[in-house]
Amino acid sequence: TLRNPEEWCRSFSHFIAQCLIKDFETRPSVTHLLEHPFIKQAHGKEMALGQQLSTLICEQQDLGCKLKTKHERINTRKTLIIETSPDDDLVNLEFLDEETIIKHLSKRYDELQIYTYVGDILIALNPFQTLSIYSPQFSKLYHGVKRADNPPHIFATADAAYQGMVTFCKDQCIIISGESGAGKTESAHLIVQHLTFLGKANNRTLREKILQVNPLVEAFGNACTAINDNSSRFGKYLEMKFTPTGAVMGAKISEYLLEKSRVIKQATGEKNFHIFYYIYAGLYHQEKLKKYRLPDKKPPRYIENQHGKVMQDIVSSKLYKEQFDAIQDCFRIIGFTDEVNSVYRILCAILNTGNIEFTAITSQHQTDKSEVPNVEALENAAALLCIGPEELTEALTSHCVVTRGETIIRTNTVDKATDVRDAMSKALYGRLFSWIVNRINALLHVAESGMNVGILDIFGFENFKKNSFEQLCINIANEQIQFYFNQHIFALEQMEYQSEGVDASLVEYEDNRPILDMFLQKPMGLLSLLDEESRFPQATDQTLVDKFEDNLRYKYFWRPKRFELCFGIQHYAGKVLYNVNGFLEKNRDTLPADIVVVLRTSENKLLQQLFSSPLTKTGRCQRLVDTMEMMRHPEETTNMRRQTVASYFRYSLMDLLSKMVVGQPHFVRCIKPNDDRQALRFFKERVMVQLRYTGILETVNIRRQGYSHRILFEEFVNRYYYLAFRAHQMPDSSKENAVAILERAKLENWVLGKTKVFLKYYHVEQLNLLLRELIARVMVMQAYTKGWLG
Ligand code: AOV
Ligand code: MG
Repeated sequence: TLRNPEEWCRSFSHFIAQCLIKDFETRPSVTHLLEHPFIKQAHGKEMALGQQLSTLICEQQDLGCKLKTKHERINTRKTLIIETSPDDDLVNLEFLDEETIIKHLSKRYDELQIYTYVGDILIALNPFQTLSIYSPQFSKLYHGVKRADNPPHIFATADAAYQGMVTFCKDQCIIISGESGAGKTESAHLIVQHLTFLGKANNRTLREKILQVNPLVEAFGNACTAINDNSSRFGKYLEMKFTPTGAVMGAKISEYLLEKSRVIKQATGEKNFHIFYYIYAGLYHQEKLKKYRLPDKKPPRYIENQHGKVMQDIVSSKLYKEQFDAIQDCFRIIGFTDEVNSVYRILCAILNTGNIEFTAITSQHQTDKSEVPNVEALENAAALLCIGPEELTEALTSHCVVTRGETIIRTNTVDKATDVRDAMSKALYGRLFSWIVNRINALLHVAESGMNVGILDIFGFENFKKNSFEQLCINIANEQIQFYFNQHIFALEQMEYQSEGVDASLVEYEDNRPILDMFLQKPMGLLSLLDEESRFPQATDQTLVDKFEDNLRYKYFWRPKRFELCFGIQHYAGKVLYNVNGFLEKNRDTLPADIVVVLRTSENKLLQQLFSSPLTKTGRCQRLVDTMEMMRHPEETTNMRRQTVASYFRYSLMDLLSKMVVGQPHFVRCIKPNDDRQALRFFKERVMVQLRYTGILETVNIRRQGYSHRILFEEFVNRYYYLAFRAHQMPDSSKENAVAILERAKLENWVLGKTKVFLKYYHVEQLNLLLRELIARVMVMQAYTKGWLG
């Protein structure tokens, strides 16, 4: 499938070099591949290729010598020992109990071995310090080699996904899980870094663009929480797109459920989305606060924290200023144009909107009327949004009601006006965020064909002192990911043993399906009950929590007596107490039509776009939503227009799953070794809890006993027949031929089912490596016959 000599040279130079470094005694026996058209084509370019090859080989040898030296350390402390050890993979441990596993992980962590395998699953302990194990040298070291040749590494997981995609032309999906602050987002970055390295983009620009995507969306979607200074407040599924030969050609992000409420309010000790601080500090230093109509004495209310004196904190922060410069670069490199100015204007408008205040007008006739006493912030917001200040004032302080064809204007109380103001800020930010994501996708657009590696990085499991609707959604999403993991590792595997008549001992695991059902079931699941209650205008937080108590008769749900407006959930990852205060409002997430109307009058093109259609609900997800809904509840479809956050969330989850199930999954389990974010501190108890709820012990068991790869005889023979047959032989896809291949490859411990070969996790790697080596040898042979290697 390789298209040209350059591509060939890139793809195989590594293996060639490897073969040369190792033994080159055994001459390849399969020569038919030499007739491949591109090799013939390569003939004309042999000089250039020969040079490239020698350079690459030198590099490889150099690297090999450098990195393979035993006990080599790069910096005394912050290094990875480039030496493999039997406990790299927990499956190899002789004794398998929690104590032993913890002991091993703890010892490894002390030696800065933060990664450990459980078969094909990677455990990543957060090092809470910068390690020098992610340089391009390491990318090279982990390129296309056997997993056991190097110590465990996140690059090895990325490499496995990449090789899987290239070898089998199958989409892959890397699922990163772990609680808040465990290191998911960092891991996702490293995977993208390694994948861009592997998929050597033909032009540097594309590579740079792709590397800017994460920093840009994270500036808008991450924030400082009580647990993590750079906490993801949205779910992200990044698909890296590749050509059939494995060259990267683009990327696409899907975002899920941004925590919009953060724009208007943050819990004690927490902050707003990063971008607000970046822009405020950045504009301050560029002396542009005036231009963007931001107050320069005191920072806007939305980014002012509870302790006051934040002005100095923000503007004197070198970090914020630098980040603002970095974000400007991101926008530029990815290819945004003047639109960026509109983005800034909208951000500044949001900050001004937060400063609009209302007071009540009390006269004889009017008790429920409000006005804006100080119009400065309002005028600023209106000017930045290119709308009329009068119209904005009207939309905030009054609303239209249509009854029997007549339009009546009603005034808003102070509370109501405040809510409308905040709803406007949230809507502006939420839609701006979706727009940025869509715009990035358009700029990195590639035709749908090709293959991809998807990387899932969502917000991790959260348990704060006070937990609200946002935490509930975040934790349900995590339940869903855990369920997906269980399905893949345990359930599907065991079901297949039975149907294929393979005798394998079953491994017990904690199935979280009942909890998920409790949340997602219709019509009596928690989210449905919440939606139902949200439809009643008279409903209160009290009626809501009562409704939950009356209907949710599960052992995972309880209502603590002492806290009136609370309920508790026993999640897979622990008990969480939720406070229903504000649940209904957050779920309704209403944006008054009056606001939409006034925003649509804007002369700003970007703003017009944001409010011309509900951006967050377009595309594939909405289609999925509509169809799913139609199939399940035909009578409900008319109500779809007024979608609640809960129902949107449910569909997002489905959309996400539908993306994930098409790919071959790879799992990364991030673990947080301590809650103080301290390097080299390993709290046994804390790690133990995480190992338990992620089912690591059971995973070790099933990886040891089970057969994680089940391949149809036909597919198996198709994939690997080169290993035992000659190309022109075209063997039947029979059981016997499958066995012939397995025997020829000298594999042990495999099992045959009725229709499938059952393989251990390490078999597939062995087979793939054999196949690649075979091809590489043929290539070397070719290089020799052509005289490229002197
Ligand atoms: P999260 O994504 O899992 O939390 P992050 O990836 O943001 O967690 O990691 C939290 C912090 O841990 C980072 O800001 C780094 O300081 C540190 N860290 C994690 N992994 C590494 C690594 N490999 N090397 C060095 N430092 C690391 V949340 O988004 O809150 O669920 O919603
Ligand atoms: Mg994160």
